[in-house]
Amino acid sequence: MSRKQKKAMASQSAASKTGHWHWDRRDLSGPFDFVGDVHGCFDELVALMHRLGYQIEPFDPQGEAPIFAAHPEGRTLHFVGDLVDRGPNSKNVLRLAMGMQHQGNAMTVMGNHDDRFMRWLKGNDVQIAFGLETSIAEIRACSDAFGEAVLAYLQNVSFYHAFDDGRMVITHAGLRPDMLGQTGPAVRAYCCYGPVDRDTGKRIVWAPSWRGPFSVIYGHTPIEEARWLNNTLNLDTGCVFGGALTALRWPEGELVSQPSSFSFYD
Ligand SMILES: [Mn+2]
Repeated sequence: MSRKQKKAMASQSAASKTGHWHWDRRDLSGPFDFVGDVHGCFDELVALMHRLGYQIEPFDPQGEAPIFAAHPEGRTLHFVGDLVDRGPNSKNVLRLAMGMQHQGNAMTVMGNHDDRFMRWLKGNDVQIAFGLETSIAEIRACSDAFGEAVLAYLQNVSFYHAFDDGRMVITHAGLRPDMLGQTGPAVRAYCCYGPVDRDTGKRIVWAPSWRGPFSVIYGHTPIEEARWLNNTLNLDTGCVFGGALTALRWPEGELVSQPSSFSFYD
């Protein structure tokens, strides 16, 4: 591992001291590339990033070192969360997210899958289901140092970010208008899981009635095609289910979709 890569791994531990609530990035206004739920679909992520103009430094696909990438025009990459679970290569998705965060070229918000994986890494009692088993199998084949670096990284992932003077929010599943600027367990649950019906436990679809004062970029619930609805944009086009990995280029407003390399219907 090179000096730069060692430094990047060590910086994840240092960063963890800041915790999950560094939501306030209202000073940033782009240009951004927002990316939907990746779920371990590393090959599609690399293909999408190349199409977006990112340059990825050479890396060992079997290694554990951070993977670095940058955009020649200084654009930054923003994941809506759910980096891990279900797909074939959560490890390399994490290596890329960690490397790019260290460089200041990427940010991530916490998805429910990342949150559960983090709690498993901490040693909490988490039900091993819904794709978590794939991430666990991958991490068990890695060194302890890599597992520790991943945990430190996830412990520093914000539950949401506000950009552009508060006009734009990125979150995995949603953010109520009154929650902007707030922290705590209720905000954390809402960001990771969205609103849920108390009786049935079913997800409440909130976007059709959204009248909030900021636009929301999110993921969590796979849809066929990403499109704006009341100032909200769901970027989860179900890559891991045979759909596509979708990005929004901002402020251009252009959507770029990379088809999944596999399908359950083959
Ligand atoms: Mn997801």
